[in-house]
Amino acid sequence: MIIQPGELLAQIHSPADLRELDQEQLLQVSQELRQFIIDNVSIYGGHFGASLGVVELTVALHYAFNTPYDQLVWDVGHQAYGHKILTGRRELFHTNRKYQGLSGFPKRNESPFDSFGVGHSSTSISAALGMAVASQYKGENDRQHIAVIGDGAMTGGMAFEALNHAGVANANLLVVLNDNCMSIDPNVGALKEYLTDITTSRTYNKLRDEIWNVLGKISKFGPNAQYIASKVESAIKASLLKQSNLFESLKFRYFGPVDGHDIHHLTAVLKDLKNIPGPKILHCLTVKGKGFALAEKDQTKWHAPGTFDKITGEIYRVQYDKPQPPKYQDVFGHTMVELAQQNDKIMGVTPAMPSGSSLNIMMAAMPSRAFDVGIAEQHAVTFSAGLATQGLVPFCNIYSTFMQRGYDQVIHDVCLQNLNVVFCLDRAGFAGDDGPTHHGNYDIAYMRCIPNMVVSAPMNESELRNLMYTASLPDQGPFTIRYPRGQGVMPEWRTPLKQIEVGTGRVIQEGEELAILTFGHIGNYAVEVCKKLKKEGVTIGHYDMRFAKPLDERLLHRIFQQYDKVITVEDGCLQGGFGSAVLEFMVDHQYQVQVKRLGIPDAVIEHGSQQQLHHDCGFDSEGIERTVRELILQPVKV
Ligand SMILES: Cc1ncc(C[n+]2csc(CCOP(=O)(O)OP(=O)(O)O)c2C)c(N)n1
Repeated sequence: MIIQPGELLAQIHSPADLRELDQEQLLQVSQELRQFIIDNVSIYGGHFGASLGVVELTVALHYAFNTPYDQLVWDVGHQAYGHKILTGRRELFHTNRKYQGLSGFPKRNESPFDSFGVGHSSTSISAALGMAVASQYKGENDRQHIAVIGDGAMTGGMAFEALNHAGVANANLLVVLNDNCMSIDPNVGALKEYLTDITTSRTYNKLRDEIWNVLGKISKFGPNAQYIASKVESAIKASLLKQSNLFESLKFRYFGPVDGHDIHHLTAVLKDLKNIPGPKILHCLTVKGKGFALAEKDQTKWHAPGTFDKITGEIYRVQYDKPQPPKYQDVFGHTMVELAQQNDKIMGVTPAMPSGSSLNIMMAAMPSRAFDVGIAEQHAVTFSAGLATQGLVPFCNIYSTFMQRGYDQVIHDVCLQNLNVVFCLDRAGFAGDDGPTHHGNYDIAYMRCIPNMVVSAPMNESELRNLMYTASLPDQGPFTIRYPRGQGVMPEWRTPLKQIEVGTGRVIQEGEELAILTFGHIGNYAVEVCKKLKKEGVTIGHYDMRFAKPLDERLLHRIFQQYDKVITVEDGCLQGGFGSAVLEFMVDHQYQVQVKRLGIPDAVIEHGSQQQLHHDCGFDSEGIERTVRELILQPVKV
């Protein structure tokens, strides 16, 4: 079903069309754009509240600036639906996040208006500053560079690093701080409180517009007057805000806060800011979910609600007639509470993903022992390391893809000191519709090469619980447990907690023709294949290896002596992953067996359902079965 745009939106095929309109028409454009987003997301799914919150900002930015010559960088990019719709992708928008359709995030090869590929947070200021310095170097002094960053993304270390650099780079950079007090969950930390203080300073807010007007006039008297005016302005801001303004201390000129839903004022302010050189920040106040009452009320639920009835607000859920297996993340969340009740050393840490990781279950049950530290993966890792030095056992839950941010900390702060930090890597393997920026493809390879690190993956809920229990026992050292997005396989998942001997696999079934070695949840595909082939009288061995490091060498010796053909299966990159570990074992012990590795190839895998992508990469049940048949038919090469 193709959604029809409103009258004005229908005429906008690019921001150049938008800029032809009168400023008075922008209100209607905003209303139509908001409606178009609601209509589409309700039917096709995707991120919701964030894009609704920046509708006016999106229209104003494209109206005031000469995009794409002026470069607009969206931080994270989950709020850029309005941007996509205004920049020539309206007619394709129903394919957003669908297999082979538009990406859910800005992407350089999708449009010249997407100046920078995003997905992970807090990159926008660095990227826009790089562009601004490049323009300065090339003498393109009329070019504007704008980073739009949320208050959540502003808690990330990179954002501070970039502000620190930009303040002295003297390049033409505008940072638009989209402050809605929300990350996915409510935003946390001292910066959030600082922003609230500015926003609620009544005296400052009363005088703010007057300062702006006076400045506008003084600026006409030349650069020296402008310099003096800016000093006066800073002094007024500092005294009224009772402390020096954080951004001004970093040599940014701070403007705002402004109402991010007042399209006319916003457009006027942005046009004025074009004439102010150097680094500047515009503090915009917006409401996440603006214009859709339920999304304004429960902003976490409506961050990415799935499909829904736009009239009643009912979020559609598939109904099942029998109990379903839980999501792995919920098994993690409930098991954390269970473990922590038995062991007072256990703590929980998440960088800004309490509901995504289900650590919110522990945060509610034991608020003094579970922490949301903001979008700060590096800090989350080293903070956990600090807890571990004091004999506590932190479970640091980070999505596999975001763990990439904290890699040096894993090596330098945790592994070199052999600290007992448990890394629970959620969304390992394909993330699905979020696409390549969010796929957790690399963790097996990047964790496996670090000394002291254990790398494990459960094939079902019970195994996840047992691995978590094992990792919580004394002196385990750094311990990674990776598991995918979505459901496991055991509706009855509350099994008794049992210790697993580190570095031991499980025999799922013994066989004759060939052995399949799997790592993690995708082992369930192999179970299906084995069942099917058994009916044809073909018995193959299946081993759930559980650990990519240390490998179960005893089991591997037996397998390499017993079978001529081995298939390894993993939902991680083939380069350096689990299959590579098995090959290293084979070479090191001089076995000569035919090995076929199935996993993620050395390529950027676009978005699509997990099932679809497993299929494309040839390691769903169909792909495994095909490989088994090919290998069985092939004569053994020695
Ligand atoms: C490095 C990294 N960690 C975590 C996330 C997950 N994430 C996506 S959006 C988001 C919240 C962003 O909040 P904010 O920047 O305030 O934008 P809003 O959604 O409020 O508009 C988070 C934590 C991410 N994209 N990147």
